[in-house]
Amino acid sequence: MIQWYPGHMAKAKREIEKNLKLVDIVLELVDARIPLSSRNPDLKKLLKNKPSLILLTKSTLADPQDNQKWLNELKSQNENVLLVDAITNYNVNNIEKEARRILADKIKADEAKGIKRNTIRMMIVGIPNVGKSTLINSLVKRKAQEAYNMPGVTKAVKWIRINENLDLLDTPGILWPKFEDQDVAKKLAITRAIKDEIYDEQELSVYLLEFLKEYYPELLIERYDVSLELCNYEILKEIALKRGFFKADEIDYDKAAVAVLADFRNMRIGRITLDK
Ligand SMILES: Nc1nc2c(ncn2[C@@H]2O[C@H](COP(=O)(O)OP(=O)(O)OP(=O)(O)O)[C@@H](O)[C@H]2O)c(=O)[nH]1
Ligand SMILES: [Mg+2]
Repeated sequence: MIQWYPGHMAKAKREIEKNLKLVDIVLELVDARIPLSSRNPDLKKLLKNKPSLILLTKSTLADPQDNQKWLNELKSQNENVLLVDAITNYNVNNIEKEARRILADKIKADEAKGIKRNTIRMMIVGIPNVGKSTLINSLVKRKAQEAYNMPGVTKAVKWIRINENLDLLDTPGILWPKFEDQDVAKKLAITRAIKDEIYDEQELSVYLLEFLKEYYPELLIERYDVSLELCNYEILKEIALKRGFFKADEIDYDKAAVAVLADFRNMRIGRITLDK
């Protein structure tokens, strides 16, 4: 069973709740490769009626067809949503514009009461490693926050001034106390929202390989040249044999597992969406 809900996440959740009244809108970062599994089920209750904008991020890593499907699906649920990518800067310049459009009525109402409202304040929330700090750096066009490929980099909330009319609060990534659906937990681990020590890499890589066999067989063959007749650990074994991964004359399943997970995370297999 994969479970990961350390104390700092419970604390971060309280910080988010406490700071909510200071912001106009919440940006919910969702990993475009797992638009279902990366949405924190606790968030809806936490955010109450606060205006929100979903950003499907890392979209250049996800399957382009699924990007469109998820965009339409979320829109049909009356969510405000944008596809973005903080590395290629795709749509990053439209975030402020979209936030102001969502808040237009509120800003107008405030101005009618004589409250000047040029500045808006946004809070960025999401699971660990989804790219919150990277997006802020991309918005502010400098390295304001530490950001690297490991869950749990940001440890405390922090305000960053994006421009004279826009303030943004970075928050630590949060998960939820129990993964009822272990497929969700596995997808979170594959995309690296869960720290490495928590899961079994062999098991996780086999899960990924089986998924690829079902949804992306051509990419699986292209990358690893394995037979689709093989099942589960047989696929991992074949990859280890083809790559010559041995440890003391035995097949090194661990090394093959780590290689497969790294291939996925570095997009060496292709553009893949895990939530269908
Ligand atoms: N390709 C791609 N990679 C991204 C994108 N956004 C973030 N990353 C990468 O994802 C990793 C995590 O990014 P962070 O910005 O540290 O994530 P975070 O959400 O702040 O993580 P925590 O602070 O741990 O909660 C880094 O290696 C980034 O380079 C994106 O839009 N596209
Ligand atoms: Mg961060």
